[in-house]
Amino acid sequence: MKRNFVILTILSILLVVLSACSDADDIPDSPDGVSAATEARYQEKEVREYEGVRLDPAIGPRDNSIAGVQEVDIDTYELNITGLVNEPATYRYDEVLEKESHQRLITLYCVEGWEATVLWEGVRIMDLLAEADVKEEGTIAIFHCVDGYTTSMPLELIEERDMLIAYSSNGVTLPSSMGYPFIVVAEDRLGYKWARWVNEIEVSSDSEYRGFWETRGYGNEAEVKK
Ligand SMILES: Nc1nc2c(c(=O)[nH]1)N[C@H]1C(S)=C(S)[C@@H](COP(=O)(O)O)O[C@H]1N2
Ligand SMILES: [Mo]
Repeated sequence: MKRNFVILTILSILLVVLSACSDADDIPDSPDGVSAATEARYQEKEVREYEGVRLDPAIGPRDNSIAGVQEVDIDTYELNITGLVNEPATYRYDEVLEKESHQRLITLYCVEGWEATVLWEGVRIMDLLAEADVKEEGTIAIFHCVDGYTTSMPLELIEERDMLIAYSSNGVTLPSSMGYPFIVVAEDRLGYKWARWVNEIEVSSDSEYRGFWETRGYGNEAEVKK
């Protein structure tokens, strides 16, 4: 009797684990290698190929955000440039979109094992910071987000990679789940550096600063090892 109970318990645990792992993957794959689950994530009008490279859907396989997907009201939204700058600035959404735009084909790698190659469009972070006139002591940028999430990167790296904050993915407006209105396109850095729903870029000299996941055991450098 007791043995049966143990076997039953183990079986039910196995079942729960198995169903959690399979997720949407039990839908059969299409012949071109795109699973039906992936197929379902493409939005209408989303570009699916760029210079011969197949683009992944801009909406990821699942949401792991610390407080769920944020719905930002664009009429009250502001992007603030703060901290060690001589000219702190506040931009409305449209004011950011008016700036010189750039396109990048860049892959996001999440520590959870999935990746997404997406065509991003946005403005250079350094352009925004240059306008705010960064003080000499400023060495890092801390990205603050609507959901309370933060992460940081050295200004040197942002400049070297010419990083963008993007407002468009695969030719369509960035979806809420991807950070509308803005996501940091942190090329060659792990997913947790890709701050979404960014509403403040703070210039700081605190090179020891650690953001949300960085204070919970994830490396501050977050370099993608390919
Ligand atoms: N504001 C905010 N940005 C965020 C996060 C978050 O929780 N809040 N999560 C980060 C992580 S860990 C990853 S992998 C990417 C993509 O998140 P997703 O896996 O939930 O799609 O967004 C990053 N940016
Ligand atoms: Mo992540």
